[in-house]
Amino acid sequence: MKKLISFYTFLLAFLLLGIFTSCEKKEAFKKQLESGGYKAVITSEQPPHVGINIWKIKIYSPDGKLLTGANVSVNGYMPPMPGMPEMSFDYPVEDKGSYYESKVNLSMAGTWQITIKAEKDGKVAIFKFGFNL
Ligand SMILES: [Cu+2]
Repeated sequence: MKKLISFYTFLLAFLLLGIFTSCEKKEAFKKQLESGGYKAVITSEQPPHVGINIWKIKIYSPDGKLLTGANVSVNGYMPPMPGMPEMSFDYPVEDKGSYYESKVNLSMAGTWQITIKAEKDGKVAIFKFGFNL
C-alpha cells in the first residue's frame, strides 16, 4: 500500500511538473520596453532562436491604454562581423487588433539589435533592445 501511495505521489508530481513546464513554454520569451511614456510588451512561445520567431507585440500609450491601429515596423540589425558586412531586415508586421504580430527572421547566430517603431496620429515611439543568439 505504501509503495502504491508513493507511486501515485510520484505520478502526481510528474504531472504537475508537466503542467508547469507547458505553461512556461507558452510564454518562453517576454520583453518589456519603454520609450517616452509608451510601453511595448513582446511575448513569444519560443525563446529567440535562429530562424523565424513569431512575436506578439502589445503597445500601450502613455495613458496606459492599448495603442491600436498604429503603423508598426520591426527591424533587425546585425552589426558588421569579421568578413561580413552589417545586415538590416524589415520584418513583416500584421495588425491583429489588440496586438501586432511580427515574423522576425533571425537568420544567423550573433548580435542582434531590434528596433520597433510605432506611429500613430503623427506621434512616434521607438523601442530598442539587443541580444546575443
Ligand atoms: Cu553577421
